[in-house]
Amino acid sequence: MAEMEDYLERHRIHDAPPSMFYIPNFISQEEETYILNKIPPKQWISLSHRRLQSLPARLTASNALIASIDLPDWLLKPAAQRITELGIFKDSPHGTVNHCLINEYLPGQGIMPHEDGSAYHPVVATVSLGSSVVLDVTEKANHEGTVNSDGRRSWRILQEPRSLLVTTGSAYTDTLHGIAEVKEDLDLRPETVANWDLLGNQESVIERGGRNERETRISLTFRDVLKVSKVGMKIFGKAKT
Ligand SMILES: O=C(O)CCC(=O)C(=O)O
Repeated sequence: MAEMEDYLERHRIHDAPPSMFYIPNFISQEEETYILNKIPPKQWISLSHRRLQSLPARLTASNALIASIDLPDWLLKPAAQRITELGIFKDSPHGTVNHCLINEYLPGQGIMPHEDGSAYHPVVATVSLGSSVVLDVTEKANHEGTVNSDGRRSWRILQEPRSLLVTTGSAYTDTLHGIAEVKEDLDLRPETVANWDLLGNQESVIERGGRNERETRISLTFRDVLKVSKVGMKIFGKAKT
């Protein structure tokens, strides 16, 4: 366990709100291809600026997960299992992840700045597939605790394909995150990218003059939904709520 804590600590993004961790090459190219091929082609929900799948099911109006089925095997192994082994969900109600939102972004698509809210235990683990993208993280409030758009600090996190980004603590509760609707991310360099030192392939960013031309990106955001319906728990004999 101490070994895993050390491993995670080595991946802490120091120039970001506490606590965010970035692990490049969290999955292999073969594992990335395997997952991409398993994503059900007919279950996408089209939104105006991206498309989305919610597995194993969408949350109910009261933010509960109807646990009649578990996450599919292709999400459990290797991704969810490896995430659980990091110990980042050890204090969550179910001790592991039980839900995954899959987002697909074409070049030029993104997601408005938002927070993930109270339906989930405050830890999110994001696996990126297919393309790099910049995630913009912005403080919700200034140091005095009042919202002030001019005084808020922000950070840019470059998420490479096959990487894992973990967001916990005040990074989860006190910031908004979003992805700009652009076809390329510009001005990527050590001074502008919070996780620069942790990148798996700095050279390719440098070779491209600090530009990331976006391709189709799919993100898997794993979370522990706090409320799981009793019906589902009865079927599977789970003891925890
Ligand atoms: O695609 C991403 O990396 C971000 C997704 C996101 O913000 C969300 O699912 O709430």
